[in-house]
Amino acid sequence: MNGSPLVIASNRGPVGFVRDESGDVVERRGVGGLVTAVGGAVRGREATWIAAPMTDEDRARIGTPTPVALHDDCTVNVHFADIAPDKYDSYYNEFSNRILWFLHHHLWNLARPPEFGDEQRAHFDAYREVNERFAEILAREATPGAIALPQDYHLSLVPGMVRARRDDLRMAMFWHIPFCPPDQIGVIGDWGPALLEGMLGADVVGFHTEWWAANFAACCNSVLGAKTTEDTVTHLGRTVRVAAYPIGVDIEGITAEAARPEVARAREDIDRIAGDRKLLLRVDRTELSKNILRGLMSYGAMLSRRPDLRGRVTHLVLLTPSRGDVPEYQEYTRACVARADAINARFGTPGWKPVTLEIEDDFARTLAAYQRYDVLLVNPVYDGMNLVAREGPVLNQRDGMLVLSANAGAAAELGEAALIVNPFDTRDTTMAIERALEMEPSERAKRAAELRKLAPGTPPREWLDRQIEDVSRA
Ligand code: GDG
Repeated sequence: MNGSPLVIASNRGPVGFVRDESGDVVERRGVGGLVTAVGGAVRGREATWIAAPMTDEDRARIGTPTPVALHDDCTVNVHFADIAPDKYDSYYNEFSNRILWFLHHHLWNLARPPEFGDEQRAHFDAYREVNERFAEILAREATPGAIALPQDYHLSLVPGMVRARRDDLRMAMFWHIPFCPPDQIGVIGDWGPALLEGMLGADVVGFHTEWWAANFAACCNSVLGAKTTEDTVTHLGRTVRVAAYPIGVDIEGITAEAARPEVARAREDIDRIAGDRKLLLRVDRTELSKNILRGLMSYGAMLSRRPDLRGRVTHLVLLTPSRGDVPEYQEYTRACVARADAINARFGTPGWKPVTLEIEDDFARTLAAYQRYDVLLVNPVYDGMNLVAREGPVLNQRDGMLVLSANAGAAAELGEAALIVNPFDTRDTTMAIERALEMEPSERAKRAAELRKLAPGTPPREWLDRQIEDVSRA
């Protein structure tokens, strides 16, 4: 094992436990980018991972740490925090996802939502309580010399709470999503200073891009009156390093996954769906910030203005179910399905289905589709990094093009090779998809080679090492 022991805390753990059809308890890979990122980063290290329980089988393990072999050289001890389901709903669905996620991805139409009344104050109380649970376990489990790694917006208060209990611990918080600018943070009133001060309990606060790091520092300055430099924030006598640590792809992990027989089987099916047509692919959670609806609108607009492309392209939309308990997500997912149906009804023919939209958790299918696409559409409204934009080019076998939102963190590194779009401009997106589908082979090959070079980025292991080095210096 290398280096100091790590204690990671994140809402979702690296795996969850479920019973399969035969009644056996099995591990299931956690959904979402955080698990991909941090799971890949712990190779070769000793780690404890504190997470919220999601299933009955997870809950059955509360109080009994479970060893999970994440890689050949890494077994993590997973601790599920004791969080009652109703508290979890309030902390996760209501405060984290309906308030913080919306704030940082600019998802509110401020003329109506949000409304902050007694109900939302109770959600903040639940958020604080759950953060307290994580902080208690972290402070208890971290051996002297360990490095604490609280992750993401669900746990903003944890660094401050751990600092109050264990001033000896070195701590790097990583924030996986965008951070809003100062003119937005005021929307959440007094919660703003509480959350910022909580994060400043860490020694290092990391983001995927300079853009989000600068927004955070500017919020600390305008809300807390903190002093800032290019890479520090000083508040109440403590100086915290605030910097960009862009993550890349766990090449070893994803290549091994892609070599599994399930992927080869899924590939046959994807080949059947695509046939000899061009494949336009999107891979996302059922997530408002991913801008799935405008993506479908742009594709529909392309079929409308370019009858000659009808029947020559297929759009595969692979969505992993996410946040199904949140009303805005239910409504948005319904709208996406309805839009796909409308495109099929308007343009479909007996031999051609313009859009295939699937909502399921099937990682093998995602990997198979990465290999086969001709154009990958990644057009989020805002996105911390977006790993799909990196994983696609790593596995693609057809000189596929990437249409990428200017507001995805990934654009900072892939911008030269991808076709960059304004995610709010459906006309711009339509034209970029068209251009990507019809690009001359020579330009396509050149850009694809550039994408293959840039997409891997900093390996997760190195991404974490950089934070650990900086936290050790702090
Ligand atoms: C957050 C931030 C940031 C795909 N299909 C399935 C599946 N996937 C994997 C992908 C990819 C991950 O899910 C999605 O990662 P993203 O980065 O694109 O997006 P978020 O989930 O929003 O991630 C994001 C990231 O954290 C890391 O810091 O990049 O900005 O929003 O790895 O391959 N996973 C499973 N089943 C599937 O069917 N389990």
